[in-house]
Amino acid sequence: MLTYATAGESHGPGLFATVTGLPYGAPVDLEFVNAELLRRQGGYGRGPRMKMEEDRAEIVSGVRHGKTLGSPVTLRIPNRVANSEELPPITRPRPGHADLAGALKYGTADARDVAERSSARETAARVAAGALVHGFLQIFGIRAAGYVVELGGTPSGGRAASAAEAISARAASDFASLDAKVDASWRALVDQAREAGDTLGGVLEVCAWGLPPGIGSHAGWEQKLDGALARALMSVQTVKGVEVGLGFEAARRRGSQVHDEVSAGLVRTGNNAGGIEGGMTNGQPLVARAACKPLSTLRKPLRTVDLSTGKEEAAAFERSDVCVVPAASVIGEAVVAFELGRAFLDKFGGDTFEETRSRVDAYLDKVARMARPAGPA
Ligand code: EPS
Repeated sequence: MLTYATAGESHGPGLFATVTGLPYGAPVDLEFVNAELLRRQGGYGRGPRMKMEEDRAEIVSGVRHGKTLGSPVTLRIPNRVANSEELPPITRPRPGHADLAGALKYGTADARDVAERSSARETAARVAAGALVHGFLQIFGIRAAGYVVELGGTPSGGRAASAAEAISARAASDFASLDAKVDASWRALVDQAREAGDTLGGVLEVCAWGLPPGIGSHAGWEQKLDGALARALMSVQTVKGVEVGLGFEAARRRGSQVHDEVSAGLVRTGNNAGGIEGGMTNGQPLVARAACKPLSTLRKPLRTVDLSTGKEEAAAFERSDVCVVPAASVIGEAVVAFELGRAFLDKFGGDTFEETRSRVDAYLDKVARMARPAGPA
């Protein structure tokens, strides 16, 4: 099974990801991984730390001559700011952050021990792992794109009919939206929040094209692809809600206004299901959204209690970002790609890349035969 683990602290020596379960002989696209890491550092509203770091992944295991060895692949992203031993304690937990719950859990008045790991800096390792697997999926014509669809309560327009369209549209926006016309109003919102010492959230969407039907499974709850995607997205720092396809809107409509009819050739009339039916891909683009709360580190801090004195105080602030939703769209894309890769390899398997490829080809032939409109009897 394809799995990964991350390790590393925000101000420790670096972030690490170990990916297990890629077949032998798969080409590795490290340039793509590093391009995604660079995108994660950007977007309007990012804070000072991103100017100090230059996130680049190095491969330290599992690859030779640019191809996987079938053994675990480890990626290392060194931290430039690696001063965790010198940092003062955090005794004034930030409401909304992991600080207080973690300090209570560990029985410490120093939430730094918690914040070092709960920090969204960990997502650099998730982007590296996700992009590694995304590179693998792209060889099979599967491409996901993450972008921002709402910021500070203001939605953007813009749709994309293909991954290429989405990727070129978002590249033209400082917020990774599909419609750069929204940038000016979003910039004003971020600037107002910054001046007020506040932060802003928003909604990201990930769409994946080129997925064959039947990835994931209806047969067991833990194999359902929508369940895996929800877990992966919800586990990203800042995410408080996840939807697939119409999502919560489906609950407000009648069945006839929700379900995508099937016509000859197995063509669908719409994609309200967001590409997933019964926990499996149905051959339509996969569409998932995640709601990101505003960051909990505020320059104008909220009220809290100092765990070392028991007195009410202002919450801790060192530096922070005003808005990370564009970065979160990169992270969303990466974690979705990883789950798609896992479900893809669960279905097709193979010890070697060539075995995987021949199984995929045979399956696609079968699906194409079934989709052919019935001829005369
Ligand atoms: C982040 C690094 C962090 C923050 C941010 C994300 O750097 P530092 O804590 O040194 O300023 O910029 O972390 C948070 C939003 C958080 O709540 O911890 C990164 O690499 O993305």
